[in-house]
Amino acid sequence: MTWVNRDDVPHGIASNEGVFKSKALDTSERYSYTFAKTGTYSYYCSIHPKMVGKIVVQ
Ligand SMILES: [Cu+2]
Repeated sequence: MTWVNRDDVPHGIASNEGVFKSKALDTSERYSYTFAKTGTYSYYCSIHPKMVGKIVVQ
């Protein structure tokens, strides 16, 4: 999985369970993580914690 920050302010990717965590990503910066196991992985923005997402690995 690769996330790309397409916003004009920094954002970060942080797993709720601490499985993965990026540094703060500036505009156009990327963060990649390879999921080794199936499951549902919730995450939030480390800079704006109300921004949340979920990855389902099947
Ligand atoms: Cu953010």
